[in-house]
Amino acid sequence: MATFKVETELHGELNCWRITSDRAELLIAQQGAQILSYQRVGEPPLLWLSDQAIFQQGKSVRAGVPVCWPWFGNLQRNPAAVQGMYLGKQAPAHGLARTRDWKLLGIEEAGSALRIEFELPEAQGDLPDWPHDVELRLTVVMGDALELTLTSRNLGNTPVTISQALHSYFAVSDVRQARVEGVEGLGYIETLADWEQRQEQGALAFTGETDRIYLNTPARLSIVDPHWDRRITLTSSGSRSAVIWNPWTDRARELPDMADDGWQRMLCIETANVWDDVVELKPGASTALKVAIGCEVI
Ligand code: TA6
Repeated sequence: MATFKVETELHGELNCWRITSDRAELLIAQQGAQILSYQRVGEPPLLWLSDQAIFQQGKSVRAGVPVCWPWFGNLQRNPAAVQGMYLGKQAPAHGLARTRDWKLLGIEEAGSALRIEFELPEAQGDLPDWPHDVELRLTVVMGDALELTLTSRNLGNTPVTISQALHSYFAVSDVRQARVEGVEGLGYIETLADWEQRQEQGALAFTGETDRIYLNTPARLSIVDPHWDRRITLTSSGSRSAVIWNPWTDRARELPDMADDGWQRMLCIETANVWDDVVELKPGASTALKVAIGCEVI
């Protein structure tokens, strides 16, 4: 039976919880219910926390798993039904949830795992310029795998359409040596070439800036990291799309919260509902976007 220690910490302006067991350590912030880091004992970190991360209210931390909701990326690139939900003029990138304070509903042991539950009460009609009534919860289960489930339930009387993502930053020994398996043969949107639709041939190796939306994704994707002798596995449900991102040299230099060479040590695979995979929630309906992050020795 695992035992867990829960401590509260302040990182810059952000309230955080550090949860330690004999197997792993997790750091999670109240803002955005954002996992900031996750490391299993005796292994390199699984999730990446930027050396130059900025812990400021109103700014998403370059780390872990930002929750993108109720839209992903640039709102203008979303289907009209997602755009129509927002009444403001300046739509922040990746939605509203990642920079708001969430409410911790509870931390409880469940067998040999620990279950942490957050809610964003403002999603029930109080988000700026997004006048809809949705119960939004994030459940994190820290067990053999790290499981995240983002559940949205429409409590209102009219349909709500959302795009969303668990924008996970994974730690790798060197992105130039890593590859992503599971994308072979998939169609993808190349956002760096005027959002052209293309088809992936083999596994994805990184040779430059990468920012792609993969479509009709399978339930399992993985990151093979030969230098660290491991395969990080992502097993998802409630998602048929994934975004894969690495800023490479020039974009990394432009990011104030990433070291100039920080791009070498990370890559994002974002379990998502984007593009033609956005979700329409009829009144009373709910959807759960889920990913279980595991790790195997290779
Ligand atoms: O998911 C990929 C992406 O949308 C990229 O285009 C890149 O901008 C990245 O997310 C990070 O966005 P952020 O707003 O957190 O700087």
